[in-house]
Amino acid sequence: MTVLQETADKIKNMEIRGAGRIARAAALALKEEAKTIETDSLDEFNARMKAAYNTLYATRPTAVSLPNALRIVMRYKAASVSEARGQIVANADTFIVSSENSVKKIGEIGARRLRSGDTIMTHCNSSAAASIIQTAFSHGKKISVIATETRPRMQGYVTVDIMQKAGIPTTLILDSAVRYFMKKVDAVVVGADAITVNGNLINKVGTSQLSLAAQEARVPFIVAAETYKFSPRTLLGEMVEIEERDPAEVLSLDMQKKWPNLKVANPAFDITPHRYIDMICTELGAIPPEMAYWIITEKLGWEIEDSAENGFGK
Ligand code: RUB
Repeated sequence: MTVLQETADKIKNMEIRGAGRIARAAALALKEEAKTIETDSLDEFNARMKAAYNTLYATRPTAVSLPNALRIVMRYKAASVSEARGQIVANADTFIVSSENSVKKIGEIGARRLRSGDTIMTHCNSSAAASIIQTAFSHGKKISVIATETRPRMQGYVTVDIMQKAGIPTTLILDSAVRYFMKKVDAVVVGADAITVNGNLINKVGTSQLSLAAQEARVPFIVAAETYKFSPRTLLGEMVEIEERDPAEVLSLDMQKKWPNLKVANPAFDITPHRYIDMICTELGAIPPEMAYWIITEKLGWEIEDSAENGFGK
């Protein structure tokens, strides 16, 4: 199996998950594909790269980091196959390194907002959110964590594992216990799958409940998001698609058979309105959600959209 197909399958079945990891894996897959295509015809090369782009694009619909990463890597203009290949490889390498650096930078910036003694609630598993917590802890701040299980896929276990390995005191709670524990929390820190032009956050389903409980308890709600999580297409009026996953993740097939008329809904993400967000921690700095427009237009730029619209490699 090619790296491309293997990566696409792993993103689909969530062996590779989390918006940042998905983006880096997709960039790497495009790079490997570019390296393995054997042809002297630039048209054929472009067509096969476009097919690779489409395969990866179709894996999961919500994390905007995926199309953003794909477009960044596919931003090439070449007169020959070797030139095109070289540009794609360089683009992918640059993206992967800058993505990893962004996660570290977010950790440094976000950690300044946490004080020694703080209890941080987080949801699901986000590398960027974990980076903030781990950095604060490694700077000697006495941080403890409350992590939700995150039904149905239990990504909370990944978070708990990271925190346990780092020696950070952690409590695992039921998703439904978020409001119960919020009064003990000093800040909520979560990741992002997408941020819209008006500063709304799309993240793991349940995130918006954390935001409501945080608002009620006057607890700061902090989002950790690299700039490639911001959605240029929302500037064009499009909505971010919320992935609907297999009902079997929620209810076993046996139980589904028992209640044949029962509907099971399993949206993987939800939307947190910008007014519940105190700060978005990006690699460029800590910004209010209202600055999403600036990130999209000034930092991501229209050229990301242009390359998709005009055809790749031209
Ligand atoms: C993961 C999730 C994470 C974001 C950000 O959902 O909602 O909070 O993707 O993660 P899933 P990161 O498990 O369905 O992919 O900061 O690692 O990019």
